[in-house]
Amino acid sequence: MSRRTALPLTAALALGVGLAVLPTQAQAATVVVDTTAELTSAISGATAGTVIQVRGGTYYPTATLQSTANGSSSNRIYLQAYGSETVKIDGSSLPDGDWIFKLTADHWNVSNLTFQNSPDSAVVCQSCAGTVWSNVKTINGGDSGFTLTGDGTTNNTVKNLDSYGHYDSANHGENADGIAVKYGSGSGNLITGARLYNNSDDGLDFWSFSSPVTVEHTWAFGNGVNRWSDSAFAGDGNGYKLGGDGEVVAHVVNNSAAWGNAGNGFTENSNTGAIVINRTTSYANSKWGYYFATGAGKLGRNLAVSNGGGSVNKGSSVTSYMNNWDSGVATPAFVSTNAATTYNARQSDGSLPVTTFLTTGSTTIGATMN
Ligand SMILES: [Ca+2]
Ligand SMILES: [Ca+2]
Repeated sequence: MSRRTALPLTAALALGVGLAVLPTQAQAATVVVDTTAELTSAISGATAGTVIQVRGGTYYPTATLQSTANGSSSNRIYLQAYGSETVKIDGSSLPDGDWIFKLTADHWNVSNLTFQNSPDSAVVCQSCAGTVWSNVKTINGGDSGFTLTGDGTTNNTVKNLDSYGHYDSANHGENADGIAVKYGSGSGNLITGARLYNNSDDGLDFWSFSSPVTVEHTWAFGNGVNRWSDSAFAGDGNGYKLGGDGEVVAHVVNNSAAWGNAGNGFTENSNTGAIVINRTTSYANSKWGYYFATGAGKLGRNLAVSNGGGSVNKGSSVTSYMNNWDSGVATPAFVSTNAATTYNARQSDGSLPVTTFLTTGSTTIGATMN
């Protein structure tokens, strides 16, 4: 009888619980793990209704943690830290090219876990539906931190993700994004409250994803800066790369900010769809604040300041209204241009840290930075 059973057999018998009602699944509903072997087994053995609680500590899996087991909307599968304990799942012992965690499954909730030092991507959710990721960190991996990919990627929520320090050395930083929603399709996906920073390639990348994704309350900063002394560095460094590979798709970005990226703050990246960019701020990026040269973007109430290439590069099909580059629209002053507080710990509910950086007090233009 494994320690993962809800009640030890002796206890169950002592309580008068009959054998006939003991769980017949491979493991009980709630599983508390405190070794890498237990964690690996709990994930691979999860079924609808399983709750995996991971005790505080650092875990070093030697093979990708993975599952293809679906929960359901009423009987979800949970993978989470135990209480308020700090859990790090570290990829340092994985073979080259392996990911830390791969889910090909529906209706999982994953929360309060850090995935760090992956040799390749840290977390990949492939053709997932109805998953919820809360207060997850992906840090210092060898490719993108968090990835949604594949057809049938529907109704997933990524809330309060921190993803930073990713760098793919073999490709000189060309591929490692903070969050990638790439090579797939499916509606209803939401990214909210993310901090995506200091990655070698882009903060956020929607390359070759053919359905609209919504982004809100997200910060992308410091991406594409060569922090690795790579003499052939090839990171692109866009804050928000909102397309590519010929897909025409109307992604939506609300109340988000990009600053200090080596490329553009926000770019259509050749997506000619009606991308909506509303009440965002783009500050001190090396190229354009907003690059929408070929498509039909709808840019409203955005604030661009001190971007190297200029505020906006917009083609004739772009709708532009009430942005600070539009005629008659004033540029409100920033309360602060010191970004130090944006690195602070998140608030107790997991939301972005309180900052005055890039705030203006305006109720009509720019991101509110929260
Ligand atoms: Ca790239
Ligand atoms: Ca990229």
